[in-house]
Amino acid sequence: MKRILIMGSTGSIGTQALEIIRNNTDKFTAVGLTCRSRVDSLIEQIREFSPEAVSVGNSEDAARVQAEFPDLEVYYGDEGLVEIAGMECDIVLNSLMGISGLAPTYKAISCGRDIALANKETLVAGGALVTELCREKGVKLLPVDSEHSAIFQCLEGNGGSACGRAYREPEQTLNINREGAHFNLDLKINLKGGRQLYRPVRRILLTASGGPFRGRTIEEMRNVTIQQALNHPKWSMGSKITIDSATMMNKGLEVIEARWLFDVPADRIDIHVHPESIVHSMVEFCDGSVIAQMGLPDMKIPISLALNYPDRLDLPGDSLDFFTTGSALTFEKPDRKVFRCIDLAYAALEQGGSAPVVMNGANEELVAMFLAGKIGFLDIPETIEKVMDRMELTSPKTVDEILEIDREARRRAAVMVSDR
Ligand code: MN3
Repeated sequence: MKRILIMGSTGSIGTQALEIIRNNTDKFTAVGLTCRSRVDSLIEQIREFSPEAVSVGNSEDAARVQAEFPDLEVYYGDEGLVEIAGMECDIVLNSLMGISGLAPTYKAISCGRDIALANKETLVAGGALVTELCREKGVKLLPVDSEHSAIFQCLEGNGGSACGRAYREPEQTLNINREGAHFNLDLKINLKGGRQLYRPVRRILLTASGGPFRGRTIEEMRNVTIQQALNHPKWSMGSKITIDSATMMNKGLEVIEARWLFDVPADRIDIHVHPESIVHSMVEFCDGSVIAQMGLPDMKIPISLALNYPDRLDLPGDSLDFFTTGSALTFEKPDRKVFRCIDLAYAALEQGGSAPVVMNGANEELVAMFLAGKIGFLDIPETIEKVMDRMELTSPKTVDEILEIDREARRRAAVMVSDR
């Protein structure tokens, strides 16, 4: 029985994870749940799943939940998320929204919990810190993002490890027979340049649906409405990630996410726009062989794989029919001039240090302002670029330093759009 803490249990990923748990009560139990504002949904979930602990957005909601469930451990606020992240469990599903996922993930990893990661901002802002701690604690970081789950599946048995890393450390084991005795010598070979390691992977082909504005010109996007931007052609998701898909910042964030999950340099990650969303990503190996992971667009596949790793789960649903769907699988290059966010993300990755933190913080602030009707759609990429240009590049070493840079980037983005 796997004990699962679901952070963000009332969101799109969280509710689908609970559906999987509901249908597999012999395998999983939800021991912790968290929400930010949908307390009514959370209360229903508590009634059904009887968790040991929950965390909510604020103290009033916490009091309300505690009154109804006197034996339940109830936390609240940002501190509550970090506290509940340390609870006794086997795996933490992080489906929180934005940078709020970073500190709880860091806490869960430091407690040795495996992570099913649906919160890409954690790796965008804290990739170096988080992956280093995973290695130190021997924690598995299992991707829930559909593309990264696809890459992970392509890599399994092909040089990838449980952590999904595509590149191996330069290790060689030599068996030396000396005077009848066997000695195992682990030789660590540090090659010139430090990173010339064994590389089974030539390229990662990261697929993208292209979002609702694929094929448009910049001018055609200037006056798009919130409703148009929220109308994603293939995936039903939360509003922040749906706007990120419309600007294609989502794909930029995913390039950075892939860089950290699989330890692959950015110049080996190629975005392929694939509007049918059947191929969820591919890996090209050093011998030219390409392995793709395919399936109907259904987030329950990556969620269940992460929760039930290393085994697959029996999921009811339609099979992919290649006689109808397979005849129209198309791929095109993304229009980087129109979707500026892609280049901004590659630039942030190249600059390193605080650059991805700044980009991510400015983006979160601007997406929230767009959703509130305060700015136009193209203000998002245009302002992110300005904030990135004007903020000094630093090298944050702790979660607190990252969160401080995030706050400053948000503040500058908000000031910049109100000063126009
Ligand atoms: Mn994705």
